[in-house]
Amino acid sequence: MTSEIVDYDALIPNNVGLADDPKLKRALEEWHPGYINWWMSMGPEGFQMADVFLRTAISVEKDGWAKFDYVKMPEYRWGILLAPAVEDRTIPCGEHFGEPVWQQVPGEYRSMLRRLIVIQGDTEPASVEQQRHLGSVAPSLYDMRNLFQVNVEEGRHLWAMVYLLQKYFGRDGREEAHELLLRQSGSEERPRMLGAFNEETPDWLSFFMFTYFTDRDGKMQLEALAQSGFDPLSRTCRFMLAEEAHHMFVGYTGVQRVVQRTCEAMNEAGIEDPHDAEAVRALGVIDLPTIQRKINLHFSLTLDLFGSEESTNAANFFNAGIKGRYHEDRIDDDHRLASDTYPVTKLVDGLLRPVEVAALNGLNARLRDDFIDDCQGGVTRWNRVIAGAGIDFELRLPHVAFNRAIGELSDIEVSPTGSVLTEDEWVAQLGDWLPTSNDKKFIESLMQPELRPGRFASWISPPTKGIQNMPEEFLYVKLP
Ligand code: BYC
Repeated sequence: MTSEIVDYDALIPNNVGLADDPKLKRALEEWHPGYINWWMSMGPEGFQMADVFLRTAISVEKDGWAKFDYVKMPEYRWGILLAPAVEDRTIPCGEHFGEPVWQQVPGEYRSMLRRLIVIQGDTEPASVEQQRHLGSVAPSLYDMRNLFQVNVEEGRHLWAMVYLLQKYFGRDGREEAHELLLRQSGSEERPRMLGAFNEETPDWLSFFMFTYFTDRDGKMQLEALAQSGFDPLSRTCRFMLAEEAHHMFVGYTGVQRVVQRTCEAMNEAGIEDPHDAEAVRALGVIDLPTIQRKINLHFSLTLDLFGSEESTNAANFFNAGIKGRYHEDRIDDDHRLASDTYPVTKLVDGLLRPVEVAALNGLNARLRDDFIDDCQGGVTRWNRVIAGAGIDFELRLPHVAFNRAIGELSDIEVSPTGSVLTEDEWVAQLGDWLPTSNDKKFIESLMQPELRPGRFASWISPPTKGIQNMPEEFLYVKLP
């Protein structure tokens, strides 16, 4: 039985009635030491014994689910939390539209569902692995705390998927849960499943870009899985979304603070040309064109996470009612899409054009387009900071076909503005569009830890507000 009350005294805090399910409890307790082992060896490096001002979920109610206190990360109460059940919920899409949601896995969709849950689960520890070296070069204790908050919550999201695997998928679920701790981001032999989760997150600007763009893919995918007719998955994802919002906040405000500091420093020094990288960098801040190149990289890597634009997998997930569209339950149509079409950008006669495809097959493209709309908001607000400082520069999301490695557009080279290029043209201009080794070296040179309370590295502004309204000099992380 799930409830709104979280059993917080158990080894594994939960609102899924673990105490009454000895088999599941045993399976999760057996998985627990392996998880802690993974966290100690692959989690935040060098800070496991620090006291971190973290929020922990202690309820699933809309308000007041979080408790803030100092916690050592290995002692964080990772728990299994499902959002409250929606009474009389029905399957929101596909062949079973309108039927009551499933509380058990329907046999015919078992392997599809397991695959989706495993892929979702795989991304969570992957991101912790990607970010494990960042603590030692944090630009402030405030930022360090935010990094660790994101990390422990990704850990909890792994728990959420492992709960589903162990409760509903028997022996193969247990095997998959075990495998989730064995794959490793960037490993040659056992890489993480999706491309972007094997890339490095070498510096804090990458971290902010990752949490702005890639965590937003997380949001879109979780929104689509929250529409699942398999109700335990839906409820799990709905609660994960509440935590995900903070991760995107960290990304959005992080990039904004970098942009703001650059603009302030340029104005203080009287530098008007944003393209004069040498002069701007001499101020100890990141020039705007470099920030643009980072946007280009992280945005394009993240677009690949939506899979191929035309996908029979996506059509099957939707038809089965196990993965819906973004805000499926708010869309006004028949939710079956049997005869609808959707425009997908393709190369036709040498030009990129929208081509109508069967809407069911175009669902990855549709979710990706919703993602792009969602991304634009932050970019617009970053540009307000630049315009407000009187600097003539505009950040932009690159074209959807730029730098793609998966899907319809992966075989062509396209500029950030959408011009189709020859291989030679692409190679000649790559350095203007994607971070260069020189950019990386420069950013790396800025990655010096700033561990004094209330102080911030040269290249980033302080936040406008502390976590829980704490004052600027608050000790967010107490180093041992
Ligand atoms: N890299 O029909 P296709 C998050 C595979 S992020 C490598 O094109 P489909 C988070 C695909 O698996 C959200 N392989 O795509 C963020 C398939 O293989 P099989 C994570 C890829 O299946 C930050 C084949 O190519 N959640 O939560 O329609 C921090 C053809 O597939 C990639 C999900 O993604 C790739 N990029 O859609 C922490 C939701 N793309 O089956 C966390 C669950 C495709 O032929 N996953 N392939 O062996 C899904 O819904 C789908 O699996 C995908 C792919 C959208 C990822």
